[in-house]
Amino acid sequence: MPQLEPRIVHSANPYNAEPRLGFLRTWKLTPADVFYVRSHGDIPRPEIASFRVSVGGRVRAPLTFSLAQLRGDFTRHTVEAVLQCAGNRRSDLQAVKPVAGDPWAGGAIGNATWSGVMLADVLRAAGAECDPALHVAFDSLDDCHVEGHAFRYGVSIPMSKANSAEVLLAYDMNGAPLTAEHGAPLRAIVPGYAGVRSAKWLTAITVQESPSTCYIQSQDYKLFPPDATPDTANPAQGMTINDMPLNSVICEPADRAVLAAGKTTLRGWAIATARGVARVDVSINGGRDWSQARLEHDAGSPWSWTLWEHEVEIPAGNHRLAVRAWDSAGQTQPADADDTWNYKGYLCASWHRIDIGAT
Ligand SMILES: Nc1nc2c(c(=O)[nH]1)N[C@H]1C(S)=C(S)[C@@H](COP(=O)(O)O)O[C@H]1N2
Ligand SMILES: [Mo]
Repeated sequence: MPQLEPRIVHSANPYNAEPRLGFLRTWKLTPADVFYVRSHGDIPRPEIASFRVSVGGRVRAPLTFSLAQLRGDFTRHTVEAVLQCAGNRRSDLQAVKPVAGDPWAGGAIGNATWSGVMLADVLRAAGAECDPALHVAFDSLDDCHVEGHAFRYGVSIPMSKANSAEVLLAYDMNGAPLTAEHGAPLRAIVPGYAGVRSAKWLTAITVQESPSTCYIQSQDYKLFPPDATPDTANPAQGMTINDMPLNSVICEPADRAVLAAGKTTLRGWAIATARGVARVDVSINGGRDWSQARLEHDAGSPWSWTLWEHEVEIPAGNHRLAVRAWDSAGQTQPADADDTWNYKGYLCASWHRIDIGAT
């Protein structure tokens, strides 16, 4: 195993950090101590023995479970899935015009196996109503401070997603118990959705008529139109960020690298949730000409990422490299970050470009 290197830390408290892209690309399954961390408050460290998660709201029998009960009384399921922050690649939007939030490069994403119990099994055990118009809210243990607001972390997902087989209450990551920074002892894993819905340090699950009223759900993770500003944005009119867009990034070489002219292999990741990545195009002249990368994707793991690589001949000089993925409906990424700029800096999915030199 390569020696671990420190993450790039955007903020120490709350702790927000991502791996360098070339390092991230080393593994298909991102090790827990390489995997980005996004937190909005302190990292809680609850006692495992006294830890409980409650299930309530529109259920026949409100219940609480210890970790031992979740591990022992329910079928264990494992899903390999990407977790990605809605703010991943915000630095590319920042380059267009100032945005709010940490300037994530393309490393606020990781792929891991998550093991635990199906949320649907736990909801069934409590006799939850399952009208697809309902919502399942997650409450967490961490105290958060965001934009002058103080609150306990909370989010929700629609019942239709909550009852999908891929949605887990996970206690293990890559076969080992969750680490504190990734949500120990229990977190939600909502594959395909923005990382924000995968509540860490989970303590309560509530079946309810409306989405969570917590600041994170009701105000914060919203996609606003390009003309909205912090003063004019109406949270009720922002789109709730759930499904993540088609995206791809060049991990190697690094931006501004200087290489030896000649053959070099470009590597990166691509992701498409509902449809799957069908093709990845790479350009070494800023997007005038393209050729196709070799894709590595496990058909049995539909929620995981697609890793790609492509050997190219780089002449001496300066070059702008670009990548864009296509999904199975023939849709591709917008060319420019300007096309989807929004003041909160969410869902940057334009062609990823880097500048390199070769001598
Ligand atoms: N309780 C709690 N859950 C949380 C968060 C948080 O701050 N508190 N951050 C969310 C966000 S925005 C993301 S992107 C993912 C990050 O998960 P990770 O730190 O394990 O990579 O956790 C989500 N779950
Ligand atoms: Mo996030």
